[in-house]
Amino acid sequence: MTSVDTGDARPPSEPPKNGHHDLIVVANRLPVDRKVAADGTTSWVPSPGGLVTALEPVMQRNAGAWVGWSGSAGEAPEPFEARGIRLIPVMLDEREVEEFYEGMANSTLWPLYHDVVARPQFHRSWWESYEQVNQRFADRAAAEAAPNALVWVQDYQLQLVPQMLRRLRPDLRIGFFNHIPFPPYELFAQLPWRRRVLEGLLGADQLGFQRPADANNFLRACRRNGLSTRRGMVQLPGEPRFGSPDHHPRREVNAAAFPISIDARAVQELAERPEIQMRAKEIRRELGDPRVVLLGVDRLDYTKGILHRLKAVEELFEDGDLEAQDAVLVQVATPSRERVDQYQKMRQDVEVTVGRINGDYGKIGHPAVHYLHQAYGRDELAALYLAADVLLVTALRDGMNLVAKEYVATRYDEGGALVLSEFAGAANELPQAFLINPHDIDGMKAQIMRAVHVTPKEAQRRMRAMRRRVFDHDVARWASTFLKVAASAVEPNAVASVSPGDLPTDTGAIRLPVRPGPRPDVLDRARRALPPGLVDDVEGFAMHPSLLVALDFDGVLAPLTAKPELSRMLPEARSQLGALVHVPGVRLALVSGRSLADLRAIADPPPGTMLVGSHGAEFSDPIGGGAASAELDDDRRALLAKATEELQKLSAQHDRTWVEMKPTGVVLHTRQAEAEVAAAATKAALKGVGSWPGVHVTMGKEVVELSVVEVTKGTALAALRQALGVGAVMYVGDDVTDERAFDVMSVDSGDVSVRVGDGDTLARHRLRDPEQVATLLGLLVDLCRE
Ligand code: GDG
Repeated sequence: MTSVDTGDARPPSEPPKNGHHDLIVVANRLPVDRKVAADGTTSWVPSPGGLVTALEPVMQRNAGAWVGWSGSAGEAPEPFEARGIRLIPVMLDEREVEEFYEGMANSTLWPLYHDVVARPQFHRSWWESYEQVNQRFADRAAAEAAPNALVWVQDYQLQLVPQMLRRLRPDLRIGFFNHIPFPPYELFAQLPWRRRVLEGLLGADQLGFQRPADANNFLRACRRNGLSTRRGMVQLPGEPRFGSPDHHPRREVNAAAFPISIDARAVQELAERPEIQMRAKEIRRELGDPRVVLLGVDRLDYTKGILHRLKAVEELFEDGDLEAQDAVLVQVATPSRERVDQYQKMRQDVEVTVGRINGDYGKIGHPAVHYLHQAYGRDELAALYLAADVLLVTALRDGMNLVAKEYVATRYDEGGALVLSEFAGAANELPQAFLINPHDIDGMKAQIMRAVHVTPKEAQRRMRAMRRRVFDHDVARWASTFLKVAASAVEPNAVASVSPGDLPTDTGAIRLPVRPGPRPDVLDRARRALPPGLVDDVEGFAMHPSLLVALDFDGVLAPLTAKPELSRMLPEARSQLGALVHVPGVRLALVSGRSLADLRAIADPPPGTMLVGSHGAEFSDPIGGGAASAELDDDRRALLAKATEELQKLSAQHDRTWVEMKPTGVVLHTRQAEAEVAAAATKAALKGVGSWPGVHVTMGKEVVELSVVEVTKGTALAALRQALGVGAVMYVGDDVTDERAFDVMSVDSGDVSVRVGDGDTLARHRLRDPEQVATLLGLLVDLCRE
C-alpha cells in the first residue's frame, strides 16, 4: 500500500470559519500592480501576464474572489475591489520573496518544468519557504470560501495548496491548473521533493494541464510513485479506518488537458478601433516604412528563445536575405524577474546581441532591431500586432504562449503570418502557423523567409484557419469547461461516509474520457523509430475515448508504383490495421482519390474499415458494407457527360494519357506520358473542362480530377468526424489532395496530422515512407491496448 498522503479524511482540528465566496481563484499574483505616483498617492494598475489576461473576464462575470500576492514585499493591503473582482491580498515578506518566489518558484521549478533549458537550483531553505507560503495561501482561501465552494488554484507556485486546502476544508471542490509544462518524469525526478509535490497536487479533484502530453507526464509520475492510473484517473487508496481492517474509500483525481486561450473577441474589438489602426500605420511610418516588419513580444525570459530568434535574424541580415533598409525586427522584451541571476545574465546576452546586430547591419536612421525593454499598454501591443507582417514566437518550451493567439485574434484583416515554435503548447492548436524548431537555426531562417514571402492568398488561408480555432476555443470556453468538470466533482464528505463495499461502481467522480498511460518501453522504442514530437502527440491522441484513424492508401499504406493497379499494402501495415480495427472506440477509414470499387479491390482492407473513394464523392456504408455516393441532379449528370466526352477527346490527342470515369467526376491520368505531353495535356484539361462553371478541379500526382460536386478529402474527413462523433482524428496522407484534409483537422488538441514524404504541408508531422507509417500504426495499437 502506498503512503501517498493527499489530506483525505482528516477533519481539521479547528475548522476555520466559512467565508462567503462560491468561486475563488488562488494564484501567486493578484491581477494588479501597485503604482506609487510622484505625489505619493497609490493606485492599482492591471499587470501583464498570461494568467491575468486569461482569467480576468471569467472572474468579472462570476463575481468571484481572487486570493494572491500584491507583488511587493511587506504588509499586505486590506481586501479591495479592482476591475470588478474582489481581491484578497496575501503577504510575503522580503525573505519569502527571495526564497519562495525568486528561489523555489523561479529558479527551481520554472527551469525544471521547462525542459531544464536553464539549470535548476535546489535549496532546502527555499523548499521550507515554499511550504510555508503555500500554507498561507491555503489558510486564506479556506477562510474566504463559502460551504462547498469551488476553489481554483493556479500554477506551479502553489502546487501544495490543493492538499493543504483539502485538509482544512474537506467540503470544497478543488481544481488546479498548471500554466507551464509538466516535465517528463526523467526531469521531474530530479526534484528532491517530487513526492511532496505529487501529494500536494493530488489534493485536487481535477487537475488541468495545457497539453495532453503534460497530463500524461503527470500521470506517469504518479505511476512511477506507486499509484495506479486508469483512463486519466489517478486512484488514491483510502486511509485505514481507525479500529477496523477496512479503509476509507479511495478518491479519484482526474488529470487532463485544457489548453488555455484568450478573450479573442475583446482582442479583435480593440484592434478594430480606428485609433489603433491609425497607430499601426504610424508605427510603420516611424520605423521608416520598411517592406517587412518582424515582431517579437515576450517577457524577457530564457524559455522564450529570444537569443535563438536574434541569431536567425542576424544570419538573415548577414546572408542578405533581409536588408536593414527594408526589413526590421521589433522586439518587445517586457522586464521580468529582474532580481533573478539567470534573468540578469540573459538580459545582458540579449542586449549585447542586439547591439552587435545593429552595429553590423543597421544604417543611420534604420536600426535592424528595435529592442524595447519596456512594458506597453494593450493598445500599443494591439497596434504592434497589426503593424507586423510576421510575428516570431520561438520559445524553447512554453506552456501555451498567449502572444501567438493574441496576434491571430488581432488580425481581423486575415493578414500577417505567424512563425511558431513547435515547443509552445499553441502549436498543438495552430498547425497552420509556420512551425519551427528554434534549435534548428537554418530551419528557422527558412521558415521566417517563407513567412516573409508568403502570398497574400496563402497567408489568408492560414490565418483564417487559425482564427477559427482561437475564436472557437476562447478563454471563456476554457474556463467554463474547466469549472464545469471541477464543479461536478463528488463531495468528498459524502464519499467518506460510506464503506468501500457500499461504493457504487461510479463514485460520481469526474470521468474524463482518457485512456491509461502507456508503458515507458513502448514509448522509448517508438521514439527511436519515429519523430519524438509525433510520439508525444500520438500518446495524447490515444487517450481519447473515441478515435478516427484515416489514411490515404497510395504512398501511405502502399509504396507508390508506376502502375497503380499493382499497388499493394505493406504486410506490416495490414496487420496493424487488422489489430486497430478491433480496438473499442477506434474507427478506421481509408480516404483515397481512387474510385470506391477500385480502392476496395486494390487495398483489400480488413473488414470493418470504412472506405472513402473519389476524394470523398463516394463512401462505403460503415455498417452495412454497401456503398453510397453523392446524388447527382440532372444538370450535374449532363455536365459530367459533357466533361467526360471533352476529356476523352483531349486524351486521344495526347499519347499515353487516359481517362477514368467516376460517379461524380472524371479523371485525366498522365503518369505514363512523356513529360512534355503530360504537361500539355494537363494544361489543356485545366484551360478547357477545368475552367467550366460547376466543375471543380483537384490536382493530384500526375492526375487531374474534374468533379461536378465540390468534395475534397477535407469535406470527406469533416463529414466522417461528424457522422461518427469521434473525439480526435488522425490523418495520414502524402499528396496535395491530402492537404485539404489537414486543413480541416479541427485542430482540437487531440488531432494528429502526418504527411508522408516531401513537399509543403499543413500537417504537423512528417514521415519518410509507408514503412514508417506501419511503425506509427504499431505504436497506436500498443497505446490503445494499454
Ligand atoms: C505563462 C506561461 C501560458 C507581454 N508583454 C506585455 C504584455 N504581455 C502579455 C501578452 C500575453 C502575456 O503577457 C504573456 O503570456 P504568454 O502566454 O505569452 O507567456 P507567460 O507570461 O510566460 O505565461 C505560458 C500562460 O502562462 C497562460 O497560461 O500561455 O506558456 O509561460 O497576454 O500580451 N501585456 C501588456 N504589455 C506588455 O508589455 N499589456
